Amino acid sequence: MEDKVFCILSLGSNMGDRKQTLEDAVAAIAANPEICNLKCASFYETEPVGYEDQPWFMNTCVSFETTLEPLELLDFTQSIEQDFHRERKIHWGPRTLDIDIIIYGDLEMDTKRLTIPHPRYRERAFVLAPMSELTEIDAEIPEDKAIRRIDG
Ligand code: A4P
Ligand code: MG
Repeated sequence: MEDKVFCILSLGSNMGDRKQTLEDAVAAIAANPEICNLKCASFYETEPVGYEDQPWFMNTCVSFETTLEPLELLDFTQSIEQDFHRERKIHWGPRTLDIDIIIYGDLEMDTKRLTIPHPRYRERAFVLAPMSELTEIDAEIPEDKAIRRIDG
């Protein structure tokens, strides 16, 4: 038996039907046979961080256990992004779907393709608020940007 590793992903969308995109992406992640015990946090409407002249995002996080290696997980999440025909014209700009790997067990790595934990998550309420529903977080949720939890 391979060891399973506990992971958190952050998902965000600010183009098209954001809620449907997030729901479909979560379903696609849950359908991977190497992923189990998936839990999804509430959805949040969030003010854009970084490049600010763009629509508000919808964000959530998922947690799960996986036998995928870190780069296999990145290949998988990037293939889901591609399925949503994500266009990335502006760095930190509008996108139909962005999936970031926030934590992968207690792994720390910093390579050209992958940095884990995600280097900016502790500064981002749009990651920390949904993440705090799934696991203990090691940072205060910043209040510099508006976020609004969506019920139901
Ligand atoms: N990469 C390195 N580490 C990781 C990781 N831990 N997870 C590499 C995922 N990818 C990682 O990312 C570029 C490259 O980062 C990938 O090819 C991968 O090899 P990208 O997602 O293709 O490009 P990006 O999203 O434009 O850049 P980046 O740096 O991921 O931006 P962020 O930090 O994800 O910020 N405001 C709100 N309210 N909500 C949001 O969701 N998102 C962003 C994007 C900005 N502002 C936002 C939101
Ligand atoms: Mg990203």
